[in-house]
Amino acid sequence: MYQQYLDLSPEVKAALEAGKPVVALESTIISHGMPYPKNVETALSVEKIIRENGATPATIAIIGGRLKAGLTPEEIEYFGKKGTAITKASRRDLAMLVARGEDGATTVTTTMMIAHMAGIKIFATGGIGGVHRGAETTMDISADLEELANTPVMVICAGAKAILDLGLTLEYLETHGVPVLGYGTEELPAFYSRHSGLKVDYRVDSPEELAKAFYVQSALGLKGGMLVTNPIPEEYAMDGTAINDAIETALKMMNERGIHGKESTPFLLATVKDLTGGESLESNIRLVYNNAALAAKTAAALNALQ
Ligand code: PSU
Ligand code: MN
Repeated sequence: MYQQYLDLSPEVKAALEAGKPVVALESTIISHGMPYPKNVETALSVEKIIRENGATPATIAIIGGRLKAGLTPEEIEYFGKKGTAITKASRRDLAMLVARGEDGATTVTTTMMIAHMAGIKIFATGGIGGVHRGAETTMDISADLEELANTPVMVICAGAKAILDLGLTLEYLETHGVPVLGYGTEELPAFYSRHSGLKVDYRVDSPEELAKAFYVQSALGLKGGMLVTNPIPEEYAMDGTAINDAIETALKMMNERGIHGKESTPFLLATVKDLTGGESLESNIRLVYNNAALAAKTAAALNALQ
């Protein structure tokens, strides 16, 4: 049924039919996560890195009410240029955008959903949404966590930004049975920084081991996804104190301005970037490249098992 709303690009379709590795990528990171034109440059470089590592990239978005897996460079440019004017699409937005024939930038949630519809199992991004600080009063918990609980896609990220309550995010994932794996580490990485002081569930040291874990989870009939946290390369990691000061300031500004709901995450990301003078943007780009390479290798290893 859903196939009538789904468009695979010719390249993605051919790769899937031939049993070749494919890696999904999200579009909210382009429209809402980074400024133009760096966002477009990054999105195109990420696709290139995936190709260099032997897989086919499938950037996911909603265009004119069509669910797209695989964008043209022109479509990526369109999302990058329109930026936050494009609707940030979470699970609750999907049916309305398709029914109305509108555009939507897909978050981790909707990228997982559309990847699963397309038959793509591995997805690379920067950071996931999670339990926000102060969630005990705001109830702001990203739909990304619920999607990880329900949709069988492996999400490879650099952890979550400390704009979130990382401890509560881990608790939520544990309750919902989502394995949190650390790539080459036992410590949960915190996006810009390699350290959070919190532990992942399991340390995993190779793409083959990641692929095996995901394969077994599917074979056991377990319904959810898996979260892989891949620390930012040492040379691009930021000083924890500088970042945390910026985060504290950004959170205060958000509360003073009464920003909430779906605007919270984009506001915090943009403000932290401004406060750290663009250094955080460079780190952000580098960690996405690192995740893309690991995702491509993992997708290849997973295909070898099937
Ligand atoms: N965190 C980042 N960069 C991002 C996002 C989160 O470091 O670009 C985006 C992703 O698309 C993620 C979404 O799925 O924000 C989460 O938004 P919310 O907190 O409103 O669920
Ligand atoms: Mn939210």
